[in-house]
Amino acid sequence: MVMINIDRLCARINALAEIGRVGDTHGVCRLAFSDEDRLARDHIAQLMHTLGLAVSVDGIGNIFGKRAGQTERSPVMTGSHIDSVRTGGRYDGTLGVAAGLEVVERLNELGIDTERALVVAVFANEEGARFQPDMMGSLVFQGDLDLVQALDTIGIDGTSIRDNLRRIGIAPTTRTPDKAIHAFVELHIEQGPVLERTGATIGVVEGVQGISWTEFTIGGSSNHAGTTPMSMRRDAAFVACDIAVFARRLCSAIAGNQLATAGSMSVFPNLVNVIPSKAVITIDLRNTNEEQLKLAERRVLAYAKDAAASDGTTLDVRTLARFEPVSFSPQIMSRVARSAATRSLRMHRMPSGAGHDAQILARMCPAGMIFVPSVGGVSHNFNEFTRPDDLEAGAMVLWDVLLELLNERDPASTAGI
Ligand code: HGY
Ligand code: MN
Ligand code: MN
Repeated sequence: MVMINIDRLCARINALAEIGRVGDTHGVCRLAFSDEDRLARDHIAQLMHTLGLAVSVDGIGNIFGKRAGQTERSPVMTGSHIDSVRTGGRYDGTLGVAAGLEVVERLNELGIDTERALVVAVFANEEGARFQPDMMGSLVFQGDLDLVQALDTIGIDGTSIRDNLRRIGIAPTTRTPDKAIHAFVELHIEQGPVLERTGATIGVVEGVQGISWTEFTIGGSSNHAGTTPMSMRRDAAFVACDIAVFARRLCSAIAGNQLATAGSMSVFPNLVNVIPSKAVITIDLRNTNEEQLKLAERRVLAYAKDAAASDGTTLDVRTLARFEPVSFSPQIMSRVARSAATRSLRMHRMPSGAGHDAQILARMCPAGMIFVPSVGGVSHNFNEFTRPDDLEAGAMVLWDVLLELLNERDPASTAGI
């Protein structure tokens, strides 16, 4: 059985982690369209050129490296993202890109020609931490998000994507990426505790749970913390915290493993002795069951309206992202399972708790994912870690699945989603 070069794969991941590395931690901060993101893109594009790939960049900054096939049949795509959250780990997204390039390098080293071309994709702004929604680059590539609308997006720092792309010098190439994709397979760390708890090495990913991001802006009135009677207060921060506590407690009342996170909150004027006049809070709700997710959204919105009204504050609500649960291609899942079985790797079928570009590609072609364990289930955290032998196992399963797809003539055998 062909083996990938795990030392080279780890070296690639570690080299990328030096770009945007945070102090002496193991983590990175490469927010989408930041200077660090630009440096990481240049690093990957240079590696693509070194590997002989034909590189194209589209209008939102997605990067595609194409290894030609023997025929003009639609290409197989793999890849992921290299942008990170502010407290990012070194494997989230970058594993999928580095492993895709490792497959290319092994094909080159072994002199293997394939029926179909292989495209390694680096999707822009997968995280959505600075510019919402998340999975923005793959949404623009797939077509469900208009490019102009995406470029006009204003981030949490008040700048637009268009201005940031201009500032870091990212522009589309004349060479355009293929739009007809035979299949998409993404290798990614699990980012949760399930594989570690089950003792499995390979996650056969069934799909991605539903995601709902909402921003609540509460308007109150600032006043003196010491002289204002409680009955006279219009306290924006109190209402924001009330919404967060309600969302958290709602999870035990909603079926289907409901999750709720109040991830970001800003308060104005944010001073110890001033009743806040403004608060902005985001609520991230997730559930594998769409009906339960809708119920949770309705309950949180109704509570937020009541809480704001009872404190005499105003409430503005903005949807930042909304994705229904997605199921992956059963055929790709069975290929992942077959490869794991052939390599005597323990596997576990599971949904993804995190959003991924594969869930967007699933709207345009048969798509699937391979997970490998995250130590301690930790991710979106500088201490994110996956063991080299698990990285190697995931990359080998990716190799097996991609090679089958690359030499597949009949498109029907991967469809069936
Ligand atoms: O939020 C997510 O699930 C992904 O990391 N963008
Ligand atoms: Mn990711
Ligand atoms: Mn992430």
